[in-house]
Amino acid sequence: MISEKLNKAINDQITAEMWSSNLYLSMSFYLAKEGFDGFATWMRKQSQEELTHAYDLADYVAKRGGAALVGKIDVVPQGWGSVQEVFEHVYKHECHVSALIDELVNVAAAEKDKASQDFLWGYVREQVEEEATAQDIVDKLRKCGDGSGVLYLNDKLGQRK
Ligand code: OFO
Repeated sequence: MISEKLNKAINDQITAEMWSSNLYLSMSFYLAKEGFDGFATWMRKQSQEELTHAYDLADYVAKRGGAALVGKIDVVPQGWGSVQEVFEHVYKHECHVSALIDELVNVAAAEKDKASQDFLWGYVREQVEEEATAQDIVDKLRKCGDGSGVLYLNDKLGQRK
């Protein structure tokens, strides 16, 4: 059975994942409005992925005899100055989420809950990938400058499955 303290910490993370989902959806709307359909598609998929993280956390809590709850989801930003600014924000946000997940592992460790630590390590590893992906896109956008490479990248990211 999951402890009350860890249950609450995971519920906070469920809310955080849903906030992330809204953030990326908002970015997707902005990118579509600016005419970058490919980037918008990529971002919408990322928004969906964040929701699956929330669902998986909720399923885990339920499986361990806890109670999954959805907290208040604050409003997300709605405007950015450029595609590059959007992806720099994604990278910064993913680093922030990594810190949240690290803290969750610390809570699980303090509660001496080995199964939860094991479960949460999956999120730690996924964050490494998500940070690297965002960093890679930021690096590529920097190389493109205002050139046509941005349109190539837009097409390429739009192929995300
Ligand atoms: Fe939910 O995985 Fe990154 O943020």
